[in-house]
Amino acid sequence: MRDRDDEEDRGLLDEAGAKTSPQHEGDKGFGSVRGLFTGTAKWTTLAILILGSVLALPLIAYVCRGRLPDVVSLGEKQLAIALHPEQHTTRKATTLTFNWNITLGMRSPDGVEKQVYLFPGPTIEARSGDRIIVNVFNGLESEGISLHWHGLRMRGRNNMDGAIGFTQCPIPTGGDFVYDFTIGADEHGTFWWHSHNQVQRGDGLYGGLVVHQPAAGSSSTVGNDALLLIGDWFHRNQTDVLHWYADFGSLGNEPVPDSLVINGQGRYNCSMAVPARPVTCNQLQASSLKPLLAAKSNAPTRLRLVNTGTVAGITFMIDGATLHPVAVDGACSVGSQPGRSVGILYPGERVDVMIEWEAGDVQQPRLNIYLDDENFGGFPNAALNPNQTFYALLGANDTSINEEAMLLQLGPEHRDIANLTSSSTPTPALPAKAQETVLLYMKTQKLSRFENRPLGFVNHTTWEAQIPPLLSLNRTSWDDHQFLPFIGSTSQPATVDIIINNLDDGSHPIHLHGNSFHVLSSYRAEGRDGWGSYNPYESEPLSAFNLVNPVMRDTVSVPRRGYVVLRLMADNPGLWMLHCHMLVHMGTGMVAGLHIGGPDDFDHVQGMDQSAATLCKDVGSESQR
Ligand SMILES: *[C@@H]1O[C@H](CO)[C@@H](O)[C@H](O)[C@H]1NC(C)=O
Ligand SMILES: *[C@@H]1O[C@H](CO)[C@@H](O)[C@H](O)[C@H]1NC(C)=O
Ligand SMILES: *[C@@H]1O[C@H](CO)[C@@H](O)[C@H](O)[C@H]1NC(C)=O
Ligand SMILES: *[C@@H]1O[C@H](CO)[C@@H](O)[C@H](O)[C@H]1NC(C)=O
Ligand SMILES: *[C@@H]1O[C@H](CO)[C@@H](O)[C@H](O)[C@H]1NC(C)=O
Ligand SMILES: *[C@@H]1O[C@H](CO)[C@@H](O)[C@H](O)[C@H]1NC(C)=O
Ligand SMILES: *[C@@H]1O[C@H](CO)[C@@H](O)[C@H](O)[C@H]1NC(C)=O
Ligand SMILES: *[C@@H]1O[C@H](CO)[C@@H](O)[C@H](O)[C@H]1NC(C)=O
Ligand SMILES: [Cu+2]
Repeated sequence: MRDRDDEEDRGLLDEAGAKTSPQHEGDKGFGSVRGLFTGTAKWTTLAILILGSVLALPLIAYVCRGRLPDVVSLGEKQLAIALHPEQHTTRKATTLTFNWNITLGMRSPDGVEKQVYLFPGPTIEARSGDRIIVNVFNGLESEGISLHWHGLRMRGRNNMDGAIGFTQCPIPTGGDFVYDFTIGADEHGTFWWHSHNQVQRGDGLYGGLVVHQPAAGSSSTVGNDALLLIGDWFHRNQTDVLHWYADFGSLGNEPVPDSLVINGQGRYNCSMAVPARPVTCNQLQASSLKPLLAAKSNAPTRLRLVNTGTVAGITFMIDGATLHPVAVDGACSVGSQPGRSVGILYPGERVDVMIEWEAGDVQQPRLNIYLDDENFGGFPNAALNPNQTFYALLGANDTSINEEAMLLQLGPEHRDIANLTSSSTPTPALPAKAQETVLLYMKTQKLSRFENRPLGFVNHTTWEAQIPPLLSLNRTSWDDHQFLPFIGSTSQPATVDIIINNLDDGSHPIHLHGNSFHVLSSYRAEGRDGWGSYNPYESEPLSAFNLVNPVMRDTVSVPRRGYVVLRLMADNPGLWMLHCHMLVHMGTGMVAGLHIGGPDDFDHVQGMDQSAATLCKDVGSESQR
């Protein structure tokens, strides 16, 4: 069946042929506890430092002086990361400086021991217009690193995007790099940062990044604001997971996770571990797990949900409360009603929901998380409980929490993220036709010339990182693994429709760096016969375009055997990665990009950035420090 499909796909892929420095602020004494906020902010200081200690808990030491003692106490009592909009919405834009020492340590997030990058990393909280400086020291023994600021536009700072192969070489062991960029005056919302080197993100090298919108006028009613970084979790490290997938023996089936973690906490039943894969497991009791929130509050409560996982989509519900989706990705406000459940949130995507507690008779509300099983069919993992339940509030003592979550009802009370629309109409109105079109086909293929190993393709290209990175080379020097359609501009930035066809049986969550796009259309073909592809040069789309109130996102799930049509204003010059956010697909080449150029820059000469290349001379050399 799969082989026949591959034949069909090759037909589709072939049908038309290819047309185809930062300034240091402050001293660089890492390893000492220093002020987090510098500049004009008066209410310093909460200092955060990633400690390299493999002994100390918590994973990240919060050291407080002066204000904000509640961070520590609340963090000990509840799972959700409490945010502090009141400290950001009314102040002036400033410079926030962070010093991070990235290290590995042995931890048991869900009871099973694993070497992880100390995670989740510190949360960056800022406001629009802030300048962010992160001094990153690579304290790892044998791996390079890079950090990417997922969802931020990085205008004028393409070289700070962290995309290995595109914008920089890895920061070598013992080396450091200063990420320095300014958040746009109109940018706000829920973002996150994560490693963009190899597969480190899946072993915990990530954290939250929330940009608060400055309050208009003097009054601001913010209520409670909290962050949940939720993702699937593997007991093997991601390097092993990728090796397993990239072997012909996987038959192209995606790896199935062992559990899930929420802000670094998970649940796993040790007795489910299989002999073939022994684990060091300490059975956690539900009563020792932190509840979602320390207390029920009557103030409006915003929960910002980020899928930090590697393969699985996620659906959420809280029994005893309604969830009201209010925004997706970088603050696209959505028009929706409160519902009982919200999903499916795919890896890399974010949704903000308001929680409203019900007066009803639920004594001990639960947070229920459902991992989507779309990709779990190949080699099932009997040890995985895909439907997990946690206490939603402190003080619960319901022992039945050892069971799995109640069944999910996908009825009229379910809020389908793919069906959300924006609460506003774009201005100026979106034209019916874009000036340019980029047509793409994405597909995992097992070709005999690659020993039947699954590889990810965008059109005919399977990606491998080029060294030195593309940003330091002109276009004519890029190798055969690079596929970055060029979008030029004249005096006005071009409007572009990006049509992404998915020729696989599972969805691909696609993330575009440095840009947001309107999702004009999304189509999914059911069943196994027939493709829902859209080629604008040959046919009409299978579903109408929404030009009236489409959501604006930076990550979108392209449905199985279907497509999405994305409308982009190409006003942010740079080399921007466009890739599947499933780690094994990205790791096997499902990566393209957009080269958004200034006029007459087809050779990419004007934009060349040598700072990206300077890191490369350190690649392979052990300690230049
Ligand atoms: C991708 O492949 C399709 C089909 O071969 C082709 O029509 C399209 O132009 C290609 N896209 C680009 C950007 O080259
Ligand atoms: C980073 O942490 C490691 C491991 O604890 C330590 O050896 C190293 O000195 C630290 N580096 C800095 C610059 O703090
Ligand atoms: C992953 O785990 C394997 C053992 O299963 C180990 O050999 C390897 O060094 C680990 N890799 C990383 C990057 O942690
Ligand atoms: C457990 O919770 C119930 C209902 O909230 C309460 O009546 C009971 O006293 C609690 N028991 C303990 C041991 O805390
Ligand atoms: C683990 O699973 C076993 C078998 O299903 C069950 O009997 C046991 O109660 C579970 N333990 C926990 C802590 O959930
Ligand atoms: C998990 O929940 C979903 C939705 O309620 C259900 O269809 C599925 O059967 C459950 N899976 C397991 C293993 O219980
Ligand atoms: C999303 O919207 C489409 C079209 O309106 C509808 O067919 C589909 O059932 C909706 N999905 C859900 C889960 O409500
Ligand atoms: C691009 O790079 C190649 C190889 O380094 C060089 O031969 C060529 O002259 C460069 N082109 C431009 C326009 O700089
Ligand atoms: Cu994918």
